[in-house]
Amino acid sequence: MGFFDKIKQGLSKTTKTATARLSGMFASFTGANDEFYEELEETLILADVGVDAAVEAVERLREVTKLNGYRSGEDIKNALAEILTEQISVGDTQIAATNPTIILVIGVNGVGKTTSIGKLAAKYKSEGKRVLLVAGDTFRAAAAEQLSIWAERSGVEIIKHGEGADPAAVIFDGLSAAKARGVDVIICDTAGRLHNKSNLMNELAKISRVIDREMPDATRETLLVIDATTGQNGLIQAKEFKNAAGITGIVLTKLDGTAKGGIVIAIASQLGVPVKLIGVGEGIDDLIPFDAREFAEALLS
Ligand SMILES: Nc1nc2c(ncn2[C@@H]2O[C@H](COP(=O)(O)OP(=O)(O)OP(=O)(O)O)[C@@H](O)[C@H]2O)c(=O)[nH]1
Ligand SMILES: [Mg+2]
Repeated sequence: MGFFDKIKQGLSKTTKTATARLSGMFASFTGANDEFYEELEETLILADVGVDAAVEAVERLREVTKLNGYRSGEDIKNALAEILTEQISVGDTQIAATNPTIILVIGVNGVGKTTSIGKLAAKYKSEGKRVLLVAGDTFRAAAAEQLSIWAERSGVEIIKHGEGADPAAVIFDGLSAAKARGVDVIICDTAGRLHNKSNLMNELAKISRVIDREMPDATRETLLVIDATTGQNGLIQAKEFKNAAGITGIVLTKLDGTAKGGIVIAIASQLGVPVKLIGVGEGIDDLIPFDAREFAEALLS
Protein backbone atom coordinates (compact mmCIF):
# COMPACT_ATOMS: atom_id res chain seq x y z
CA MET A 1 0.00 0.00 0.00
CA GLY A 2 1.39 3.41 -0.94
CA PHE A 3 1.63 6.58 1.07
CA PHE A 4 -1.64 7.94 -0.21
CA ASP A 5 -3.63 4.79 0.48
CA LYS A 6 -2.24 4.35 3.98
CA ILE A 7 -2.99 7.93 4.91
CA LYS A 8 -6.40 7.72 3.37
CA GLN A 9 -7.12 4.51 5.18
CA GLY A 10 -6.18 6.18 8.45
CA LEU A 11 -7.93 9.42 7.73
CA SER A 12 -11.14 7.72 6.70
CA LYS A 13 -11.53 5.57 9.80
CA THR A 14 -15.07 6.64 10.36
CA THR A 15 -17.53 8.26 8.03
CA LYS A 16 -18.46 10.99 10.47
CA THR A 17 -14.99 12.45 10.65
CA ALA A 18 -13.76 15.87 9.79
CA THR A 19 -12.09 14.61 6.63
CA ALA A 20 -15.25 12.90 5.47
CA ARG A 21 -17.07 16.15 6.08
CA LEU A 22 -14.44 18.00 4.09
CA SER A 23 -14.75 15.78 1.05
CA GLY A 24 -18.52 15.78 1.42
CA MET A 25 -18.53 19.55 1.23
CA PHE A 26 -16.91 19.42 -2.17
CA ALA A 27 -19.04 16.53 -3.40
CA SER A 28 -22.27 18.40 -2.61
CA PHE A 29 -20.84 21.75 -3.60
CA THR A 30 -23.43 24.31 -4.73
CA GLY A 31 -21.47 27.54 -4.71
CA ALA A 32 -18.66 29.42 -3.01
CA ASN A 33 -20.75 31.63 -0.75
CA ASP A 34 -20.08 32.85 2.80
CA GLU A 35 -21.86 29.86 4.24
CA PHE A 36 -19.55 27.50 2.33
CA TYR A 37 -16.41 29.28 3.50
CA GLU A 38 -17.60 29.37 7.11
CA GLU A 39 -18.35 25.66 7.11
CA LEU A 40 -14.99 24.98 5.48
CA GLU A 41 -13.14 26.93 8.15
CA GLU A 42 -15.01 25.11 10.89
CA THR A 43 -14.30 21.72 9.34
CA LEU A 44 -10.59 22.47 8.94
CA ILE A 45 -10.46 23.38 12.62
CA LEU A 46 -12.21 20.10 13.45
CA ALA A 47 -9.53 18.29 11.43
CA ASP A 48 -6.94 19.79 13.83
CA VAL A 49 -5.53 22.26 11.36
CA GLY A 50 -5.66 24.90 14.10
CA VAL A 51 -7.59 28.15 14.15
CA ASP A 52 -4.87 30.41 12.77
CA ALA A 53 -3.93 28.12 9.89
CA ALA A 54 -7.58 27.40 9.05
CA VAL A 55 -8.50 31.09 8.96
CA GLU A 56 -5.45 31.84 6.80
CA ALA A 57 -6.19 28.97 4.41
CA VAL A 58 -9.82 30.00 3.90
CA GLU A 59 -8.88 33.64 3.43
CA ARG A 60 -6.39 32.71 0.73
CA LEU A 61 -8.90 30.37 -0.88
CA ARG A 62 -11.43 33.19 -1.14
CA GLU A 63 -8.84 35.38 -2.87
CA VAL A 64 -7.62 32.71 -5.28
CA THR A 65 -11.18 31.67 -6.16
CA LYS A 66 -12.21 35.24 -6.88
CA LEU A 67 -9.04 36.02 -8.80
CA ASN A 68 -9.37 32.98 -11.06
CA GLY A 69 -13.15 32.99 -11.27
CA TYR A 70 -13.38 29.39 -10.04
CA ARG A 71 -16.92 28.03 -9.98
CA SER A 72 -16.71 24.27 -9.72
CA GLY A 73 -16.16 22.38 -6.47
CA GLU A 74 -13.30 20.54 -8.15
CA ASP A 75 -11.39 23.73 -8.98
CA ILE A 76 -11.88 25.09 -5.49
CA LYS A 77 -10.83 21.80 -3.93
CA ASN A 78 -7.66 21.77 -6.03
CA ALA A 79 -6.95 25.36 -5.04
CA LEU A 80 -7.38 24.45 -1.38
CA ALA A 81 -5.03 21.47 -1.77
CA GLU A 82 -2.49 23.85 -3.25
CA ILE A 83 -2.85 26.30 -0.34
CA LEU A 84 -2.57 23.54 2.28
CA THR A 85 0.48 22.14 0.50
CA GLU A 86 2.13 25.54 0.69
CA GLN A 87 1.26 25.86 4.36
CA ILE A 88 2.91 22.51 5.09
CA SER A 89 5.97 23.11 2.93
CA VAL A 90 8.15 25.04 5.33
CA GLY A 91 11.56 23.52 4.86
CA ASP A 92 13.53 20.51 3.80
CA THR A 93 11.51 17.38 4.44
CA GLN A 94 14.50 15.14 3.76
CA ILE A 95 16.49 13.81 6.66
CA ALA A 96 20.13 14.85 6.48
CA ALA A 97 22.13 12.29 4.53
CA THR A 98 25.80 13.18 4.84
CA ASN A 99 27.99 10.91 6.99
CA PRO A 100 28.21 10.91 9.87
CA THR A 101 24.74 12.00 10.89
CA ILE A 102 23.52 12.08 14.48
CA ILE A 103 19.80 11.87 14.96
CA LEU A 104 18.48 12.72 18.41
CA VAL A 105 14.91 11.55 18.91
CA ILE A 106 12.82 13.32 21.54
CA GLY A 107 9.21 13.68 22.63
CA VAL A 108 6.67 13.03 25.35
CA ASN A 109 5.91 9.55 26.71
CA GLY A 110 4.59 6.84 24.47
CA VAL A 111 4.43 8.81 21.23
CA GLY A 112 6.47 6.25 19.29
CA LYS A 113 10.11 7.36 19.63
CA THR A 114 11.68 3.94 20.08
CA THR A 115 9.51 2.32 17.42
CA SER A 116 10.31 5.07 14.92
CA ILE A 117 14.04 4.66 15.66
CA GLY A 118 13.76 0.95 14.96
CA LYS A 119 12.03 1.58 11.65
CA LEU A 120 14.51 4.31 10.73
CA ALA A 121 17.45 2.03 11.54
CA ALA A 122 16.07 -0.61 9.19
CA LYS A 123 15.64 1.98 6.46
CA TYR A 124 19.26 3.22 6.73
CA LYS A 125 20.56 -0.33 6.97
CA SER A 126 18.76 -1.25 3.75
CA GLU A 127 20.50 1.69 2.08
CA GLY A 128 23.82 0.14 3.02
CA LYS A 129 24.67 2.49 5.87
CA ARG A 130 26.40 1.47 9.06
CA VAL A 131 23.99 2.34 11.87
CA LEU A 132 24.47 2.58 15.62
CA LEU A 133 21.61 2.96 18.07
CA VAL A 134 22.25 4.61 21.44
CA ALA A 135 19.92 3.75 24.30
CA GLY A 136 19.64 7.18 25.92
CA ASP A 137 16.43 6.18 27.69
CA THR A 138 17.84 4.89 30.97
CA PHE A 139 14.68 5.60 32.89
CA ARG A 140 13.39 2.02 32.66
CA ALA A 141 15.41 -1.14 32.05
CA ALA A 142 12.73 -2.21 29.58
CA ALA A 143 13.51 0.80 27.39
CA ALA A 144 17.02 -0.39 26.45
CA GLU A 145 15.62 -3.88 26.03
CA GLN A 146 12.99 -2.63 23.59
CA LEU A 147 15.66 -0.80 21.58
CA SER A 148 17.85 -3.94 21.58
CA ILE A 149 15.02 -5.90 20.01
CA TRP A 150 14.75 -3.30 17.27
CA ALA A 151 18.54 -3.33 16.78
CA GLU A 152 18.41 -7.08 16.30
CA ARG A 153 15.43 -6.90 13.99
CA SER A 154 17.13 -4.28 11.80
CA GLY A 155 20.57 -5.85 12.04
CA VAL A 156 22.31 -2.79 13.48
CA GLU A 157 24.62 -2.14 16.45
CA ILE A 158 23.58 -0.73 19.83
CA ILE A 159 25.25 0.93 22.83
CA LYS A 160 23.41 0.76 26.16
CA HIS A 161 24.04 1.21 29.88
CA GLY A 162 22.13 -0.04 32.89
CA GLU A 163 18.91 1.40 34.26
CA GLY A 164 19.36 4.77 35.98
CA ALA A 165 22.59 5.68 34.17
CA ASP A 166 23.16 9.30 33.14
CA PRO A 167 21.67 9.61 29.64
CA ALA A 168 24.38 12.08 28.62
CA ALA A 169 27.02 9.51 29.60
CA VAL A 170 25.39 6.86 27.41
CA ILE A 171 25.31 9.30 24.51
CA PHE A 172 29.00 10.11 25.15
CA ASP A 173 29.85 6.39 25.01
CA GLY A 174 27.77 5.93 21.91
CA LEU A 175 29.56 8.73 20.09
CA SER A 176 32.98 7.38 21.13
CA ALA A 177 32.04 3.97 19.75
CA ALA A 178 30.67 5.57 16.58
CA LYS A 179 33.93 7.44 15.99
CA ALA A 180 36.03 4.33 16.63
CA ARG A 181 33.90 2.17 14.32
CA GLY A 182 33.32 4.67 11.54
CA VAL A 183 29.55 4.58 11.84
CA ASP A 184 27.48 6.50 9.25
CA VAL A 185 24.28 7.14 11.19
CA ILE A 186 23.93 7.36 14.97
CA ILE A 187 20.38 7.38 16.28
CA CYS A 188 19.89 8.30 19.95
CA ASP A 189 16.79 7.30 21.86
CA THR A 190 15.71 9.37 24.86
CA ALA A 191 13.23 8.87 27.66
CA GLY A 192 9.76 10.25 27.16
CA ARG A 193 9.38 13.51 29.03
CA LEU A 194 6.69 16.04 29.68
CA HIS A 195 7.34 19.25 27.86
CA ASN A 196 6.52 21.30 30.97
CA LYS A 197 9.10 19.65 33.26
CA SER A 198 12.09 21.97 33.12
CA ASN A 199 14.60 19.59 34.74
CA LEU A 200 13.86 16.97 32.09
CA MET A 201 14.08 19.55 29.34
CA ASN A 202 17.47 20.67 30.72
CA GLU A 203 18.66 17.09 30.43
CA LEU A 204 18.06 17.33 26.68
CA ALA A 205 20.16 20.48 26.53
CA LYS A 206 22.96 18.60 28.30
CA ILE A 207 22.78 15.74 25.80
CA SER A 208 22.87 18.28 23.02
CA ARG A 209 26.02 19.89 24.44
CA VAL A 210 27.74 16.49 24.61
CA ILE A 211 26.98 15.89 20.94
CA ASP A 212 28.23 19.37 19.96
CA ARG A 213 31.44 18.82 21.88
CA GLU A 214 32.15 15.24 20.80
CA MET A 215 31.16 15.38 17.15
CA PRO A 216 31.03 19.08 16.21
CA ASP A 217 31.34 18.40 12.49
CA ALA A 218 28.67 15.72 12.24
CA THR A 219 25.35 16.50 10.60
CA ARG A 220 22.69 16.95 13.26
CA GLU A 221 19.01 16.16 13.26
CA THR A 222 16.78 16.58 16.27
CA LEU A 223 13.49 14.90 15.53
CA LEU A 224 10.47 15.54 17.68
CA VAL A 225 8.03 12.66 17.64
CA ILE A 226 4.38 13.64 17.89
CA ASP A 227 1.42 11.30 18.15
CA ALA A 228 -1.10 12.44 15.55
CA THR A 229 -3.98 11.38 17.75
CA THR A 230 -3.14 13.93 20.47
CA GLY A 231 -4.58 16.82 18.48
CA GLN A 232 -3.75 20.39 19.32
CA ASN A 233 -1.66 19.40 22.34
CA GLY A 234 0.94 18.32 19.77
CA LEU A 235 1.40 21.96 18.86
CA ILE A 236 2.02 22.91 22.49
CA GLN A 237 4.55 20.09 22.81
CA ALA A 238 6.32 21.18 19.65
CA LYS A 239 6.61 24.77 20.92
CA GLU A 240 8.19 23.69 24.20
CA PHE A 241 10.59 21.18 22.67
CA LYS A 242 11.59 23.68 20.03
CA ASN A 243 12.49 26.21 22.72
CA ALA A 244 14.35 23.73 24.90
CA ALA A 245 16.20 21.56 22.43
CA GLY A 246 15.80 23.05 18.98
CA ILE A 247 14.14 20.70 16.52
CA THR A 248 14.96 20.15 12.87
CA GLY A 249 11.96 18.04 12.01
CA ILE A 250 8.84 16.25 13.15
CA VAL A 251 8.02 12.57 13.01
CA LEU A 252 4.24 12.29 13.09
CA THR A 253 3.21 8.84 14.28
CA LYS A 254 -0.02 6.86 14.50
CA LEU A 255 -1.56 8.48 11.46
CA ASP A 256 -3.12 5.07 10.83
CA GLY A 257 -5.15 5.53 13.99
CA THR A 258 -6.60 8.98 13.55
CA ALA A 259 -9.21 10.57 11.42
CA LYS A 260 -7.56 13.96 11.77
CA GLY A 261 -3.91 14.69 11.06
CA GLY A 262 -4.39 18.38 10.32
CA ILE A 263 -1.98 19.03 13.20
CA VAL A 264 0.76 18.76 10.54
CA ILE A 265 -0.48 22.02 9.09
CA ALA A 266 -0.75 23.73 12.45
CA ILE A 267 2.83 22.80 13.38
CA ALA A 268 4.37 23.62 10.03
CA SER A 269 2.61 26.93 9.56
CA GLN A 270 3.01 28.16 13.13
CA LEU A 271 6.46 26.85 14.05
CA GLY A 272 8.09 26.60 10.66
CA VAL A 273 9.30 23.08 11.44
CA PRO A 274 8.84 20.56 8.63
CA VAL A 275 7.31 17.14 9.07
CA LYS A 276 9.92 14.69 7.76
CA LEU A 277 8.51 11.25 8.44
CA ILE A 278 5.16 9.76 9.26
CA GLY A 279 4.32 6.58 11.11
CA VAL A 280 1.43 4.59 9.69
CA GLY A 281 1.57 1.38 11.70
CA GLU A 282 3.62 -0.72 14.08
CA GLY A 283 5.55 -2.70 11.47
CA ILE A 284 9.15 -2.16 10.42
CA ASP A 285 8.14 -0.68 7.05
CA ASP A 286 5.51 1.63 8.50
CA LEU A 287 7.61 4.78 8.53
CA ILE A 288 7.47 6.75 5.32
CA PRO A 289 8.86 10.02 4.02
CA PHE A 290 6.41 12.86 4.24
CA ASP A 291 4.99 14.29 1.04
CA ALA A 292 3.18 17.59 1.54
CA ARG A 293 1.08 17.47 -1.61
CA GLU A 294 -0.04 13.88 -1.19
CA PHE A 295 -0.90 14.63 2.40
CA ALA A 296 -3.00 17.66 1.51
CA GLU A 297 -4.80 15.69 -1.17
CA ALA A 298 -5.45 12.78 1.17
CA LEU A 299 -6.91 15.20 3.71
CA LEU A 300 -9.43 16.43 1.15
CA SER A 301 -10.28 13.27 -0.73
N1 LIG B 1 -0.59 2.27 15.13
C1 LIG B 1 0.63 2.76 15.33
N2 LIG B 1 1.25 2.49 16.49
C2 LIG B 1 2.48 3.01 16.68
C3 LIG B 1 3.11 3.83 15.70
N3 LIG B 1 4.32 4.21 16.20
C4 LIG B 1 4.42 3.64 17.42
N4 LIG B 1 3.32 2.92 17.72
C5 LIG B 1 3.02 2.18 18.96
O1 LIG B 1 2.98 3.08 20.05
C6 LIG B 1 3.40 2.44 21.25
C7 LIG B 1 4.50 3.27 21.91
O2 LIG B 1 5.63 3.25 21.08
P1 LIG B 1 7.10 3.48 21.63
O3 LIG B 1 7.99 3.47 20.45
O4 LIG B 1 7.43 2.56 22.74
O5 LIG B 1 6.96 4.96 22.19
P2 LIG B 1 8.07 5.82 22.96
O6 LIG B 1 7.86 7.23 22.56
O7 LIG B 1 9.41 5.26 22.74
O8 LIG B 1 7.59 5.61 24.48
P3 LIG B 1 8.42 5.95 25.82
O9 LIG B 1 9.83 5.52 25.58
O10 LIG B 1 7.73 5.16 26.87
O11 LIG B 1 8.29 7.43 26.03
C8 LIG B 1 3.87 1.06 20.82
O12 LIG B 1 2.83 0.15 21.09
C9 LIG B 1 4.09 1.19 19.33
O13 LIG B 1 3.94 -0.02 18.64
C10 LIG B 1 2.40 4.12 14.46
O14 LIG B 1 2.84 4.83 13.57
N5 LIG B 1 1.17 3.54 14.35
MG1 LIG C 1 10.87 4.68 24.08
